[in-house]
Amino acid sequence: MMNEKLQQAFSKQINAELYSEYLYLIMRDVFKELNLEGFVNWFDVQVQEERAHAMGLINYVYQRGGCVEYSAIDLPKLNGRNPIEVFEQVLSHEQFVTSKINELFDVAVEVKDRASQNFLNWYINEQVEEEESACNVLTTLKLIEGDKYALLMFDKELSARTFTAPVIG
Ligand code: OFO
Repeated sequence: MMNEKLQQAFSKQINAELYSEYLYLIMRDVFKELNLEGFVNWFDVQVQEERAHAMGLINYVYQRGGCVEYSAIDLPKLNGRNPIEVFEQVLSHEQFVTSKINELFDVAVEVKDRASQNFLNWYINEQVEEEESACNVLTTLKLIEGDKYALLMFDKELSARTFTAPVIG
């Protein structure tokens, strides 16, 4: 049975993952309007990943005999809509999510739930990839800033990204 405090912390993280899904769906629209289908694909994959992250947490809570407390998902607001500005927000959002996963892990340590600590290691490692992936796109966007041809080439490159359902835990 899962400790009540830890259960609540898991529920908060589930909300954060669903918020991420919502955020990336909104960011996807920015690139849809620009007709940059490779970026749209990048966000399609990201949306699926966030749903998988949320489902992984939900399934785990139930596996441990707990239950999830759902709450309203805030409407994400974008500060800036050009590609660089959007990816700056992706990176800072992922850094924020990393800090939330770390906080959740700290609660698992506090209540001495070793199974949850073990489970959450997957999310800690995943956040390294999430930050790296956002950072890579941002770095390239800054490199090619102002070069429309290079942007189109990069867009083509991003269309190759595919979603593979992660094996969580
Ligand atoms: Fe769920 O990792 Fe991104 O937010």
